[in-house]
Amino acid sequence: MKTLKQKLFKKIEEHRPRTARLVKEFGNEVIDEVKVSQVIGGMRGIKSLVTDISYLDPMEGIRYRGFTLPEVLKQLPKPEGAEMPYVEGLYYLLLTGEIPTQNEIEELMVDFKNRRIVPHYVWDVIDSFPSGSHPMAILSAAVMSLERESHFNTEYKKGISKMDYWDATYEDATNLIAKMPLISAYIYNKLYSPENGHRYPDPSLDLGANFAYMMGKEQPYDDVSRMYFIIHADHESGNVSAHTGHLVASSLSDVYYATSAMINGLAGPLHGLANQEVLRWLQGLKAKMGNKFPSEEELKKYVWDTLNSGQVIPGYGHAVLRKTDPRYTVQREFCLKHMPNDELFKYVDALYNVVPDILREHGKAKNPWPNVDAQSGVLQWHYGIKEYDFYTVLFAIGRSFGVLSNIIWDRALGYSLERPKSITTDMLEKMVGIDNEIKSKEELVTS
Ligand code: NMX
Ligand code: MLT
Repeated sequence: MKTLKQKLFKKIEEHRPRTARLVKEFGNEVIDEVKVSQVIGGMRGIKSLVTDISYLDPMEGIRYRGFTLPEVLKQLPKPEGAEMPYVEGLYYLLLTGEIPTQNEIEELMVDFKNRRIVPHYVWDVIDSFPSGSHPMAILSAAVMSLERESHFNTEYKKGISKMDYWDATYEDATNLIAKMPLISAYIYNKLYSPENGHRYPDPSLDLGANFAYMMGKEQPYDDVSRMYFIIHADHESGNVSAHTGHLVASSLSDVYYATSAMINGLAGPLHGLANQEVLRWLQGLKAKMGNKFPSEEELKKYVWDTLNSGQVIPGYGHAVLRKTDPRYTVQREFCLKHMPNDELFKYVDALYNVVPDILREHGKAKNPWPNVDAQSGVLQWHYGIKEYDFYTVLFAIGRSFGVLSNIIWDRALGYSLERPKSITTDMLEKMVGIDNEIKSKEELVTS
């Protein structure tokens, strides 16, 4: 057994009694209450999922296994001369909670390289998509087509023990993670850059550098990729993509079904697709301005016009965060170092100075601050990826590390089939004591 899997197994064995004890001894303890506004309002804030992979504090932002993003970026080992750490090291951290050594990373890199061969039929699936298809739809289908490779399904049919579900799931998850960047680069090259990209990986490169190579991009795009995949990897369990992955996998659907579903959830403009929306919105502003950089008044007008036409400001607001997203800040610092004079970056910075006050004055958004998506497209644009429909695919590669780590642990800890209870509007009215009021109004109307 490889070092990572051995360590993971040890961690799983240590953890299982904690979960079992919570259920057995404290199963009836009340830890939260549910309000009507939460039931109707997307279950916002209800504590009803458990994960140890990451935790999102509203004021501090995300921590992976207890580490803030600056700590993760500082402490994970880096390839020689690189600014950003190995993405492979992040997988190790998410799964085990430990920062890997250089040797452990090297072993994992070899393992990933051995797993990344993509079956030919996946290229055929991608090639057969009609023109005008969104890259997220293609990615979802490409991942889905790999389902026939599922190790978990083969083992399940043989009748493996529940205690070993995690092992077969680990094999599937690691196989899929190793292939996702190749599949994604192929989608990009096929749709937008048939002459510049590479179809086959370079065996000498780590995951981030190989992705840059396959996209046909020079340095520092390798660091951009590493940073991008790392900061998008996880955002605790309740966000749409992570939750969808977990939900689908809870029925023991294999990770190909679950990851394809997670990709579909990420493809909504209120979630991961917001990064392409930000670029579209910024391009709209630029087009309006002609060659001139907007004044503060012009920026404010553009923001208000967007709000007054009933649209959201993409890249701003969050369901949990109540401050500037640290993922925004990490990217901003990279931009300040590598592309301080980039025109779009200046637009993003100028908007940061006006949008929060306007959203506060508008009075709806609970969080007026920028999220990860406000900054991420600008970076891609700068390094030549101007086809903004593709940006959410990059988010999906990153998110697969977190979602798949979670699913492995879900299986290890025997988490149940997810099945919350729904009620009807009549029942809800009765619960809050307005059913009689409504009945008498109805009687008045019919009499
Ligand atoms: N611009 C305008 N209105 C907003 C914004 C915004 N950026 N953010 C929230 N609101 C509105 C929201 O539409 C809602 O209006 P209504 O009462 O008419 O339904 C009201 O403010 C209250 O919403 P919140 O409770 O603050 O936010 P919620 O938790 O429901 O939604 C988002 C969170 C992220 C969906 C929301 O802030 C939004 O739509 N942001 C813009 C899209 C975006 O950037 N999404 C990416 C999020 C990060 N990610 O990668 O997933
Ligand atoms: C995410 O990364 O999943 C988004 O910020 C959305 C969320 O956390 O709800």
